[in-house]
Amino acid sequence: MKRINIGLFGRVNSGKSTLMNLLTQHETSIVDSTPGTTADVKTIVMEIHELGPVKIFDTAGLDEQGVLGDKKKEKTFNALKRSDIVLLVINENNEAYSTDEFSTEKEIISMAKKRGKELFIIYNKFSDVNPVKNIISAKIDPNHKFISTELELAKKSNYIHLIDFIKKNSKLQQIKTPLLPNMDRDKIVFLNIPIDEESPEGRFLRPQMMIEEYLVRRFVPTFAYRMDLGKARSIKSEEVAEEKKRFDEYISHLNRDDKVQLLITDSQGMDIIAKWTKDYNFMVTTFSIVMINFLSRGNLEMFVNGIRAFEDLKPGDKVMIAEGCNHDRKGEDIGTVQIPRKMDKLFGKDQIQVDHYFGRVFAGEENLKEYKLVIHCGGCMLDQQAIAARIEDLIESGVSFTNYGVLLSYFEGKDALNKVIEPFGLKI
Ligand SMILES: Nc1nc2c(ncn2[C@@H]2O[C@H](COP(=O)(O)OP(=O)(O)OP(=O)(O)O)[C@@H](O)[C@H]2O)c(=O)[nH]1
Ligand code: SF4
Ligand SMILES: [Mg+2]
Repeated sequence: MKRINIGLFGRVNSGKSTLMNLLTQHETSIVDSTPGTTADVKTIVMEIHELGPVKIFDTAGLDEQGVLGDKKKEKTFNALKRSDIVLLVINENNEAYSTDEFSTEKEIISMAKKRGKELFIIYNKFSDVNPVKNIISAKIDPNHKFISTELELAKKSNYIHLIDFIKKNSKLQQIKTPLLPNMDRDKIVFLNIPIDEESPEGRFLRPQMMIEEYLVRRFVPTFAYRMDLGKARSIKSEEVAEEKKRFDEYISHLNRDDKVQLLITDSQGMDIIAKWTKDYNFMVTTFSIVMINFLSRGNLEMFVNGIRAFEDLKPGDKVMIAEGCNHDRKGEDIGTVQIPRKMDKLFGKDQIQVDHYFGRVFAGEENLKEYKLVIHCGGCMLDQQAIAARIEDLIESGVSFTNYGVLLSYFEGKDALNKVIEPFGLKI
């Protein structure tokens, strides 16, 4: 089951941390009447039996005066971008509401709407002093019917009402992107795993593990193969012939009666795979493409469209290469060596300025605008919400983006690119 990110937002003292503790059924966050008790985003990953795996963000009040600098605000908004469900907490007992303009609430609602989040209002009602729910929602937006509930958040017995409310109103459980398109359980998926210098001993990389597990779980047989890329790319023709013969022998043996349905390769092997699989009729794609399609919830097409921006690059343009992790970089690393080298070859040495962003760091919206194109890895160490937040930032900044597998296939020609996107029903 997919993990859902739930973000808790609102002004100071509205009861966000009390809601965090109700959801987690535990004193997870400090609750206090001092405004500004929660100073930073607090993240909890847990399993809520009725909802499945969730990540919850308790955030600082967005109206906090003075102390809440731009950085804190940015952190709260970053949490919002990574949330699937935005719970806006309004403390109904706040007497200031009778004269209030609700700018904090409006800011949260507008950002949540712009980013297509599921937005629910939780009126935290714990006395009959000033029950102003209807007045509040009319003041925020008289034309909008908000999905809301009224609950006393400090009351532990309200847990079940809260979970029922989220379950009843959220549509997220129904959205599922399969890792791979429908695969036939009577046919083989050939996995080409060259294992480069950077790969740690003792395990496969995450995309390789995930895909292998996904297929085997569904009774689809796999065949894991290590291509010797050194030999396949050797300047000695006898080494190339030897490696090609080994590959052809396995493939033709497995592919009797057209038994191979798909070959998935490391993107960096596409230069060889594109040439060596030309005469076979099975489909081909790359681990990086499978991952980015899955993590972007089936939006591979956007990354394919980014190729046009690559074609339009001109000397002096800036490109960002972004990876979702900080792995050890040795030898023929794709992001730092292979792609920049290819760009030097295509556009002239250092004609295109390349910046790198690794791990969870991603340029802020302001800096993003400097780039003509972002080239993203498969993103296996990020989750769907983090990729969605990046895509939304990029779209908002008007920056095109593509992916390692898409670009490395494009380097082998239009046919090679069409071949790797065909399993996802795409064509350029
Ligand atoms: N009796 C009662 N008090 C509540 C309830 N919800 C919140 N409070 C009180 O309201 C105050 C603020 O609650 P918090 O949960 O810390 O609010 P917050 O939104 O996290 O506040 P900041 O972290 O400062 O932004 C605390 O004194 C809580 O005890 C409730 O349902 N019943
Ligand atoms: S996050 Fe990106 S660079 Fe890191 S292992 Fe996954 S696909 Fe490769
Ligand atoms: Mg708090």
